[in-house]
Amino acid sequence: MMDTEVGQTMMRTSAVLLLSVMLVASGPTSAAAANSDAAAAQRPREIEVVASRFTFEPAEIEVAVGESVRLLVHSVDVEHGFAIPSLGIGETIPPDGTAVAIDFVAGEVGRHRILCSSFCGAGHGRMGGTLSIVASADAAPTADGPDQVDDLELDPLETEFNLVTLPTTLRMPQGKFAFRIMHRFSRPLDGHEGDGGLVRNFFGFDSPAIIALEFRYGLLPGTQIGFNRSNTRHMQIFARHNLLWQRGPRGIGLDIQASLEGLDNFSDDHGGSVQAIISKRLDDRVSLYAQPTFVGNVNNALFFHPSPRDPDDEDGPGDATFMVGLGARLRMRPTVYVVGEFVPRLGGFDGGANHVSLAVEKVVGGHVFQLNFSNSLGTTPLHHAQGAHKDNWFIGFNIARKFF
Ligand SMILES: [Cu+2]
Repeated sequence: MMDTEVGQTMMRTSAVLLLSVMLVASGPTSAAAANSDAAAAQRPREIEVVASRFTFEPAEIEVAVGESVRLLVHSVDVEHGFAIPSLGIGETIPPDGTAVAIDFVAGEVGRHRILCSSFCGAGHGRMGGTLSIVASADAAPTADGPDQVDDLELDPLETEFNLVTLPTTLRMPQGKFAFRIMHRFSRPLDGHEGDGGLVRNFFGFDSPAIIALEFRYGLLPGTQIGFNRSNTRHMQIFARHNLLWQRGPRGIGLDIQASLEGLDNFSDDHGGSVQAIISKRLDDRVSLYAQPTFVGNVNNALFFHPSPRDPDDEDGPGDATFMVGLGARLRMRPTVYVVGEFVPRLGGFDGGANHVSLAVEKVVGGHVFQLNFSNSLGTTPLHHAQGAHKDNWFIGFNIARKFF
């Protein structure tokens, strides 16, 4: 009976996903592509851009799909650079006022970041602008436009690819990569009997740790793949694809992620999971997440988690779990966040307690440092499905670094 419920929920989830894919796929791209050849043959539209310390004027440039464009950029003071990295454009603008012509034909609908690429003084870092490519010359970017994204732009509400352990809908720019270290001290905060108490053991920092290293890579626009491996030799490989972009006009993000996990360098006790990751931003401070997740082959003996399987008990708890990861990231100060997550299991195998984590994190450039408290040492869907400790808390930290 439990399995039927899980099956029905999965089918509903699949239907929602399929609908979303269809919505995303039916953007105005084909109409735009049809007239792009004709537009490209016209003589280029010239747009004058003035560079000065520390602005471009205009800072917002809008062109149409397929339009032939000539930007004429000149400086009125010192040497600047004019770069649109996502379009492969980068020119030096000399200080003598000579205009530099930059020719291109506008590609697909999207927004691209303009940067000054030549150091010009104290405000150099904030000297920038945006090039918007819209469906036609007189149309503003439409709410139904396809999900074209400048993945390199920093998003203050979705800073990381994960909350504490749960995934987010942050996109990985194509061809870029990121690392993460997940470090968990294995001594519970209220200690084992007779080991001298919390302070003497410095909140668990003296204890052995479980350390997982994670690598992820942007394979295609919106698609990232990765793996992590811990010093217990537990391995996870995963692929995630972005269907709806949280920074887009709807403010809702949707990803799907599939992952496979195995013990002993992937040679033993495999389990797998499929999840939808739904994100919703509320104003400019809060991002919320809900993640219906189906995990298969849960009830096997993995390290550090309850392993309730009795090999002789054929009628024991099932091998699959349906759970919903719930999470939030709150921006408390410009670079300080509070993160929480809770993963109730709603069907199938549910031994142990449900996973809970709370964390504080600080973002510094491409680094995120996070201090977290959890009722489990688990970091993957399979771990969460297997259950957490009923009354122990563990301290840990995550360090993440983006290489872009
Ligand atoms: Cu400059």
